[in-house]
Amino acid sequence: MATEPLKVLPTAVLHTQCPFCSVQCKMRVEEYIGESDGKRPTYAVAGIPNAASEGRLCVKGMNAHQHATSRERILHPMIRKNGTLLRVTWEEALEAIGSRFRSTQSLYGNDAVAVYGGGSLTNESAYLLGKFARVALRSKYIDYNGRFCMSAAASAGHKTFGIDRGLTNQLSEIPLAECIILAGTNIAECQPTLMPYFTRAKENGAYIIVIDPRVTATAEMADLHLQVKPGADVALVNGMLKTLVDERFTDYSFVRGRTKGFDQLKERLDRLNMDEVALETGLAKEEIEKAARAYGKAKTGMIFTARGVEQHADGHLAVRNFLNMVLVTGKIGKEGCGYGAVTGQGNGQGGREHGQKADQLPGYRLIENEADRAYVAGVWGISPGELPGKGVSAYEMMELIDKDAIKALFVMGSNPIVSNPNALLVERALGKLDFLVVADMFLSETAQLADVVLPVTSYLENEGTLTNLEGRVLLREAGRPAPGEARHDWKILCDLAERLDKGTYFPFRKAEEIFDELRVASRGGVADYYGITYERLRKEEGIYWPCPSTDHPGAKRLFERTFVHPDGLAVFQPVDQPSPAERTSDEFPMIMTNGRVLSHYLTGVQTRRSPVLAARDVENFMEIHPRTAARHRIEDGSLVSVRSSRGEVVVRGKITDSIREDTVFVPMHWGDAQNVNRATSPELDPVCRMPDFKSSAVAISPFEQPWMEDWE
Ligand SMILES: Nc1nc2c(c(=O)[nH]1)N[C@H]1C(S)=C(S)[C@@H](COP(=O)(O)OP(=O)(O)OC[C@H]3O[C@@H](n4cnc5c(=O)[nH]c(N)nc54)[C@H](O)[C@@H]3O)O[C@H]1N2
Ligand SMILES: Nc1nc2c(c(=O)[nH]1)N[C@H]1C(S)=C(S)[C@@H](COP(=O)(O)OP(=O)(O)OC[C@H]3O[C@@H](n4cnc5c(=O)[nH]c(N)nc54)[C@H](O)[C@@H]3O)O[C@H]1N2
Ligand code: SF4
Ligand SMILES: [Mo]
Repeated sequence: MATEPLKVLPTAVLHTQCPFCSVQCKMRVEEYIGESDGKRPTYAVAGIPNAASEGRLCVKGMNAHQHATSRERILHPMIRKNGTLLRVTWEEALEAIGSRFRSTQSLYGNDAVAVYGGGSLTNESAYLLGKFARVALRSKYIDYNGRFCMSAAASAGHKTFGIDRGLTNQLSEIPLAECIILAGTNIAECQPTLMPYFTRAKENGAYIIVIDPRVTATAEMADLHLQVKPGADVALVNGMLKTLVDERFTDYSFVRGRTKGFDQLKERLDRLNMDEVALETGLAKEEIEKAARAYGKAKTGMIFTARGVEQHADGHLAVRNFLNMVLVTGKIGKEGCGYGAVTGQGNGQGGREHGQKADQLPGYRLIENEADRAYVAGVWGISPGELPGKGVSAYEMMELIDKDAIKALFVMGSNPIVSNPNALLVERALGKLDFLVVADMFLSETAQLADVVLPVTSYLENEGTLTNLEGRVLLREAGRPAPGEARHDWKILCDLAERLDKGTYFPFRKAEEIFDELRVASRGGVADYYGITYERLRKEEGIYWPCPSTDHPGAKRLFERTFVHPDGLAVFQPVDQPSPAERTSDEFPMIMTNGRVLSHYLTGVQTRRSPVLAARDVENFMEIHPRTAARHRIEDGSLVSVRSSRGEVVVRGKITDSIREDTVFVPMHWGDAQNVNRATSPELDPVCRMPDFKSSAVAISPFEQPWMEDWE
């Protein structure tokens, strides 16, 4: 007779959200602690059904507990003494930071201490970090890694619509779109649990167009793949717009009633030469026209953009041009019609709304606007005159550090030495700082340079709200006790504020109290969270902002009747080509673009510490077309040197015909000699200050190990 398997009950069951991408899949993590002493716990992970991820998890979410429970977690504060990071008490660490920040500010002024945040922080911590910079430090220098992520789409959304929320519609509307354009977004690897929305659309007969220089897993589901040259999206969209307008796909009643500036756009398009567009984009004229017609004739349609379109020196205008397409055809504010900037980090959306950005105050208020200053100063209990002005963008802070204008830096939730463009300058700059503090779970490449390292809690331990790519605010309950002496980010900020004699402005004892202040600070702003409470978040399945009152259901679909500009109209923006992308030359003849792979996350600090994920891709590589590889004598699996005018990266060659012949692709998940950003261009978009990550001119060659030369 078969015996019943023994039932082992978990010792802890945690309800949380994945620490990685913007879908914010809900999950249950069961912890089983072994009986015998010293035995490591084991874990079982399962998705929790909810409206965004519908219970799915991808391989990263399934294995996130591996890094969060790894032995490499930092468990106590550390201070550098005689060149080595040594364990100290919290008391000693906080005292050291407080006194160094004060002495630096009294010698060089308040702005000599800068703050650098991240989009993994909860809304509560991101909000408090902005308040900490402005109220506790009174420094104008604060910015965050979302500058490299969301800034182009955010500024474009503001200028065109008057508001920036990732998706204008709920995810559940995707299957209702008859035509979907996925531009520079690799959903299959970057938001994998969203793929079923697109396959459902296809089953309903949708026509899917993918715009990407590579045949990605996302492009494989496309009906039409436009394998555009990196940096040429503006030109490509101009070509599609001309076809739409010339072939009478314009929705004139929408254009007349709901928008302004169409005539200027039309005038620009009348002058456009389609042969030049073909040359600039590396595509056939017919392909571009085919894409435009498919979108034009569909009754419903959606356009999504992500970093492939946005991370360019003309990223702002590239997104605006896609928004021009949405407006020309009137495909917005209706069921199955809309636009989505596919946000990236877990709190990529919320992180950009509550004041980590150089020019921003909570609720998307502006630090240079008198009324906004007065309102937020009132909530914070200071006078508006005490609020500093606008600072500079993330990479520009690095330049100021390099020029000795900033002397001390506080980093919370980022690994800037790997994720900034022109990484060698950043490494040099951080080395010049008088004082660097890093709050992280791990000794990241940046933390390794720090004078003080502070241990923080992870997604299993840290409660708070995060806003997913739809603009849906979700409560992450977490609940596992903090390992070692790790503290929540927001708690560290409160403790530090106290050391700076500003404790009365930071009296918080739990995340919910911070959220309640955030609600008030955002009230009446563009990103109004006032109506959202923890209680509601527990009962309802997340709430969309804007949500101005506690009886408001949250805005599920935007722009049904009006846009957010004071006159209610959306704004067309004519865009000129060619793009300001770095041009190739005899010395640097190839275009290098970059991005992500399924199993790793950003600079890899977390995923490289998860054995299952790390094993899938152990080192960095360069995708190269077989003919290009042959021309450059590069063999599959051999080491390759990728050089630009900024620096060199050494990676493994990976020969594939899924990439354009004039382009190579190097992912961003590794540091040091494998850090792609040693070679990327720091040219910034003039409007949003997004770096030109995705099109750098490089030279490639087989790597010759220096020691071989020495032996000769
Ligand atoms: N697995 C994984 N998932 C992630 C992340 C991760 O690190 N790993 N990071 C998260 C974050 S923070 C973000 S921001 C998102 C990013 O999500 P995505 O933006 O989708 O990711 P990327 O791979 O950077 O770029 C997308 C695609 O743009 C293409 N591309 C490159 N240059 C161009 C161009 O000039 N034009 C066009 N049209 N396409 C181009 C690339 O080939 C790539 O396939 O992903 C999130 N999800
Ligand atoms: N070449 C190139 N460069 C890029 C990009 C690209 O496509 N190409 N993409 C850019 C984009 S879109 C982004 S978003 C940036 C991201 O770049 P980074 O900001 O460097 O991102 P991460 O690697 O996630 O680094 C986050 C760090 O914070 C820690 N951390 C995680 N969660 C928490 C938390 O809750 N609190 C605290 N205190 N720490 C935490 C992690 O351990 C890690 O060390 O990179 C940008 N850089
Ligand atoms: S990485 Fe993104 S898609 Fe994968 S489980 Fe996490 S939140 Fe979901
Ligand atoms: Mo990002």
